[in-house]
Amino acid sequence: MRATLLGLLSAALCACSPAASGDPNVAVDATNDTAMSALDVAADVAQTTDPATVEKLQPIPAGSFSMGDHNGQGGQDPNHPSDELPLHDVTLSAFAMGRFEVTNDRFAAFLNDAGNAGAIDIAGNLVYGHGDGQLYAGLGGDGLYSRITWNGTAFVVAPNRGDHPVVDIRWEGALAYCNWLSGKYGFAPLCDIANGTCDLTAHGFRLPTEAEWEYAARGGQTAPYRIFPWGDDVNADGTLANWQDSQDPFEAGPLPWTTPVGFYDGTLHTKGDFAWPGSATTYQTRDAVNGFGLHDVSGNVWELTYDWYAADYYSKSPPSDPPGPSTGQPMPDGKPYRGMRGGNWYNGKEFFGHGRVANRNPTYFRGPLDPNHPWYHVGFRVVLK
Ligand SMILES: [Ca+2]
Ligand SMILES: [Ca+2]
Repeated sequence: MRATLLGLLSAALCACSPAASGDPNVAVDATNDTAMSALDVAADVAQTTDPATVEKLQPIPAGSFSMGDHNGQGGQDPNHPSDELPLHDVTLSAFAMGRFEVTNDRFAAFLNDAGNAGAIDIAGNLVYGHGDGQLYAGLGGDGLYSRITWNGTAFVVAPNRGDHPVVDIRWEGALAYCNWLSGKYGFAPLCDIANGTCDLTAHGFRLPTEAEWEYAARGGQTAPYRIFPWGDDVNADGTLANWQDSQDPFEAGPLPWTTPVGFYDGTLHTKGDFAWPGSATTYQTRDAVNGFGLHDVSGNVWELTYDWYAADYYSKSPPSDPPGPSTGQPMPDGKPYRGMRGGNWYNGKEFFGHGRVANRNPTYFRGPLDPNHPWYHVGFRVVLK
């Protein structure tokens, strides 16, 4: 792999731009990559157009913030009383985060690599980890929602869906993807999938903790704290984010009604460029990229976090790099579940609550409780520490 090296120091410290400045013409020998720090690697790949290294990571600076619901918006859903209090100060080490949700193309690349390595098994329309039996992801087909299918030789993505976020994945599959990325960039895998743990201090790829997610999602807006990644605008015209009934031109045809990652960037899009199923020939978006340069933080797909979900964690969270609770509170089926963030294309409009930066949600409500809507609104983005 030959990668471009950006202005490492400036890029690693820059909290300001989706297009961090740097000299893309300065190259380094890939053999040196393993000696680079995680943030160096993040800067290295942040702007590359090499399709083999399209992680497009955004350095997020170390800092502190007050985590939780600053706007009195939590708890409006009577079935979901506020789990976003008390406000509590959190300090985070620097990390880097994917500017975009992981796409079908990227997840299919992982599946093909894993398949070639004998690391996964296919049973029906499901993909499992080889040897550990962990369910990683669902595949597509009649009546199914993934847009990745197995054609007997390879995992392939449906036409015009490559740049949409992957859905119908499970937490364990997201961890397997992160371990795959760590290997690609010369890091030891951080996550023990069978045990459900990741090393949160070592360098490599993993899911964000809830604290990392919220800190990154706020994009540096802390004076005052805002409701959404872009501010307090409630997205009434739908042009800031893909929410339920937001009237984007992808709300037609078979589910899921995801939008291509990075769609809400302020540009006028055309049907000719995206082949969307709606009849509109153009669609004008507003720029919803947050202050750190992250896209689709609100809406499109739920983003899995590393943390177990526990409603009372904010009263117990340690102040520095909180790792989440040691286990989750039992959901109505008696089992613990992981947390997810950011809302999605399918539901949550009635309280415009799911897409708030402070909103928390256990995956229980999107899987076992809702078997007719299995995981077709759940995806993830990666963190590199
Ligand atoms: Ca929508
Ligand atoms: Ca999202």
